[in-house]
Amino acid sequence: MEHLREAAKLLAQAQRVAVFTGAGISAESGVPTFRDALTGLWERFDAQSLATPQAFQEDPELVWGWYEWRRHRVTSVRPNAGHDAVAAIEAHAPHTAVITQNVDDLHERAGSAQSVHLHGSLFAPRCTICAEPAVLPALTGEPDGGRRLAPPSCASCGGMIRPGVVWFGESLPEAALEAAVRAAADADVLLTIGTSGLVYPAAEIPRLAARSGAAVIQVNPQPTPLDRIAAVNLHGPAAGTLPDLVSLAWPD
Ligand code: BJW
Ligand code: ZN
Repeated sequence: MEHLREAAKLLAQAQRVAVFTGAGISAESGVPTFRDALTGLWERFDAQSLATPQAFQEDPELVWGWYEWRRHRVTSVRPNAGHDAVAAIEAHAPHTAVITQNVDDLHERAGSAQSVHLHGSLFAPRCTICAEPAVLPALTGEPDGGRRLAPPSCASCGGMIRPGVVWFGESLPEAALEAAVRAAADADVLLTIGTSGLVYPAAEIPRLAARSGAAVIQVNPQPTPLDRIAAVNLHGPAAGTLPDLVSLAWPD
């Protein structure tokens, strides 16, 4: 409780807030985190080896099927109290930037319309040849155990469509990375939520904020390498912790 009060005070006094999120914020909505074991068709693979250009090149049907299954899964769940609390922070602290590593759209659906996606999106596939965006079929019903699926062809050039995410070894979208760096450098408080802090350059964002003088508040049930730089560590799940943080920072 003492830590929560301290974090709430920092947040309420901040002029500029940066919120930096990872897979953990969507876990309580029912979206598995990146480092959770894969299930169904993909149980003998690990996410780190599927999220690569090499995996897509070697077996496009396996990888495209995985992303379509994940898009279906995300479409069938709802934002949780953690996403809602982030939108509430934006409403209370007008200079708030939401920076996410997540490829889901749960921040947007909770009302954080301007969130910066460092690792792309499940909803923005594009052509591997001409980079033209592709339109995907609407998904209906519940996602099943998953299946191999041939990637669609580009309507403009016939090239193979790929997921609009950032794989290992690829560059992050320049504008998103620049916006994240700027928000981190300018922030008085950076709130890092549900990320293992292991994947670079994204993991540099909270570290940059700390170096630039921001107080880093971390929400995560597990220890992470960011514990060291955090002014306050809130060891708990996002959906359980963030609403309390918001009501303490801005009591009605
Ligand atoms: C809860 C919770 C609850 C659970 N509430 N919390 C410098 C040093 C070393 C290596 C590199 C380096 N610079 C670059 C690299 C290489 C590489 C890298 O970082 N590798 C590391 C593994 C070491 N980076 C790259 O390749 C990047 N590109 C790049 O740098 O290009 C130039 C370059 C290339 C090659 C060499 C050098 C330079 C690109 C990285 C792209 C990452 N993309 C992915 C996949 C996206 C698509 C997809 O989803 O399939 O993005 S990887 C994956 O990790 C995904 C995530 O956004 C990202 C971060 O994961 P996140 O969000 O932290 O999730 P988890 O699962 O790790 O953690 C969940 C956390 O939640 C845990 O802490 C739980 O405790 C917590 N939690 N329940 C709150 N209820
Ligand atoms: Zn094309």
